[in-house]
Amino acid sequence: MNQLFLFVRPPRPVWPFNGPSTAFWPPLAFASLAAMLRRHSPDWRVEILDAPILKMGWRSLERELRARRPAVIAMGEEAVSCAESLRLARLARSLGAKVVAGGCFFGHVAPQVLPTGLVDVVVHGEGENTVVELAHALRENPPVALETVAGISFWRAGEVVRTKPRPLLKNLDDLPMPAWDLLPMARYGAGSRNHPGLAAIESSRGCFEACDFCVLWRQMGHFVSEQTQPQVRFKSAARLLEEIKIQTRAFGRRYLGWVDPCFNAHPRRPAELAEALLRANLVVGQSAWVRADGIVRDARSGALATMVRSGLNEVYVGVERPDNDGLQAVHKSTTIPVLREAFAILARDFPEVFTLGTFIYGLPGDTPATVRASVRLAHELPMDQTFFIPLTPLPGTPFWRDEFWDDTGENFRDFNFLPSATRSGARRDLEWALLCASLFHWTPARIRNYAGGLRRGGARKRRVTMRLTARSAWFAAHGLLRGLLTGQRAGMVFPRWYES
Ligand code: B12
Repeated sequence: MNQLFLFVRPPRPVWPFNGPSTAFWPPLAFASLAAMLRRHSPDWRVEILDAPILKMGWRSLERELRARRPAVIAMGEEAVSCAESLRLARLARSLGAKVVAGGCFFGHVAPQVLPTGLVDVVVHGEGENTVVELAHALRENPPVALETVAGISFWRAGEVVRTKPRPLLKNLDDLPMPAWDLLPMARYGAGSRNHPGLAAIESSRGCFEACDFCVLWRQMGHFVSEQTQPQVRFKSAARLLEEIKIQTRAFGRRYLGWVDPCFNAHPRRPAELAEALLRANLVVGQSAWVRADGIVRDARSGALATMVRSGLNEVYVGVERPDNDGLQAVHKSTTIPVLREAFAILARDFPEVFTLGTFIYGLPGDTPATVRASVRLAHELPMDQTFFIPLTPLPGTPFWRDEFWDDTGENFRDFNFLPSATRSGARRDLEWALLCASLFHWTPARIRNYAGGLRRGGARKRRVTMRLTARSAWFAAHGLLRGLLTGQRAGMVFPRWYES
C-alpha cells in the first residue's frame, strides 16, 4: 500500500467569540493541498485528520496516529496554536513520521522552528505546487532532492537552507476542486442556527493593499526584487458556481463563509457570481470580509443589491483606525468619509445584512485618547458589532522580533487577537481605556445604533447581534477585567475534550 501523507489539525482551544458549532471551519488549505496531491502524486495516499471538529483530544489523536502510521504529517495555521502544532510535531517524531509545516505562521518562522529539530520542511506562501514537488522529493534523496523544490526551507548540516521563491499560480481555476470528501463535512456548522451547514470557500487570493499589520497580502504576495508585493488573483464566476453546486448539493452545505482577505476586491466578480447563483436558483447565506470603498462602489452599480439577493447577509469591515492620518500611517487607503458612507449605505439600504467593524489598537504612539477616539467612531458608524483587536506582532510583519520565538510555543498563546493584560509589551493603559469606554461611554449615537440594529433587519440579524453582544459582555466582565486586575491570561477557551 502507498505511504500516507496526512494533514493534521490538532486539538486546540476555541476563540471565545465563536460558538461551539462554528468555532472550526473546514480547513480549506488542507482540502486544496490534498486535492492537488491526489491529482499529481498518485504514489501517495492522502488523508486529512481534523481533530477539533471530531472533538478528538490528544489521547485519541495519538491512538489514531499510531493506527494510521503516516509517513508524513503536514500541519499549519494560526500562531496562537503554535504550542499545539509543536506538540503534534513531537508526537509525529515519536512515530517516525516526517513533519512538514506551512501556512501564514510557519512560513515566517522557518529560521526559528527548524533548529528545534521538530520540523523537517517549512513551506512558504502558496502551497499547492510546492507540496506536490515536495512529496516527490521526500521519496528521493533528501536533502539533495529538497534543494530543487522552490518555496521551502529545511535544515542541513546545522543551517537553514531556503530555496528560491515559488511563483504564484497563474490561474486559480486550474486548482482541482478541494478534497471535501476527505473531511467530515456534515459536522461543520452542525447544530448552528445562524451558520448551519457551514462551508469555507475562496473566490480570490491575496490583496491589492499592503497594510503594515496584516499577513494576508504577504502570504499570497508576488516576490520581485527581493520583496513581496501585494497581488490579488480571482477565480472565475463559472468555477465558483461549480464549487457551490457541489458544496450545496453533494455535501449539504447551507452557509458559505468566504475566506478571501477582501471579497469585494474585484469590481464585477462577486456580482457575476451572485447573478449566476440567482439564475441557478441557488440562494445561500454568505459572510465575507469586504472593503468599505468596494461597498460604496458596488452600491452605486447595483452589484451589492444583487450580492445581497443571492444570500450575502454578514459583512466584516476593517475600519482599523479612528482618523485618516492613522489609516495612512498603516498604509490603508480607505478614508473615514468612505467608511461612514459604506456603513450608512448598509444600515439604510441593506438592514438585513449584519455588519461588523474591526479596529486595531496598540500601534506605536497610541494613547488612551486614540482608543477612546476609536470607540467613539465605532459608536457613530451604524454597525451592529465592533471588535477591538490589539496589534499583534505576527511573524512576517514589521512588528515581529526574532526574540519573541520560544521553543514551547506558549508565548504565542497571546497572539489571539484578544485584549490581554499579559501579552508581551501589553498596554494596560490602552486596555483600561477600552474597557472603560466600552462599559461607560453611552452616547445617544450608541443607543440609537443598538436600538436601530435590533429593530431593523429581521430575526436572523437580531439573533447574531444578541449572541455576539452576550459573548462580548461575558468576555469584558470575566476575561478582560480579570486579566487587568489579576494579570491572568484572558484568552482562548480550552474545550472539555482537549486532552481526552
Ligand atoms: C476561516 C478562518 C477562521 C475561522 C476558522 C478557524 C479554524 N481554526 O477552523 C474562525 C473565524 C473561527 C477563525 C478564528 C481565528 N482566527 Co482565523 N482565519 C480564517 C481565515 C479567514 C481563512 C483560512 C483559510 O481557509 N484560508 C484559505 C487557504 C486556502 O489559504 P491559506 O490558509 O493561506 O493556505 C494556503 C497557504 O498558506 C499554504 N498553507 C497553509 N497551510 C499549510 C500547511 C501545509 C502543510 C502546507 C504545505 C501549506 C500550507 O497553502 C495553502 C494553499 O495555497 C484566515 C484568513 C485567510 N484568508 O487565510 C484567518 C486567519 C488564519 N485567522 C487568524 C486568527 C488570528 C484567528 C484567531 C486567533 C482570531 C480571529 N478570530 O481572527 C482565531 C483562532 C481560532 C482557532 N482556535 O483556531 C489569522 C492568523 C494570523 C497568524 N499568523 O497567526 C488569519 C490569517 C487572519 C488574519 N487576519 O491575519 N479563523
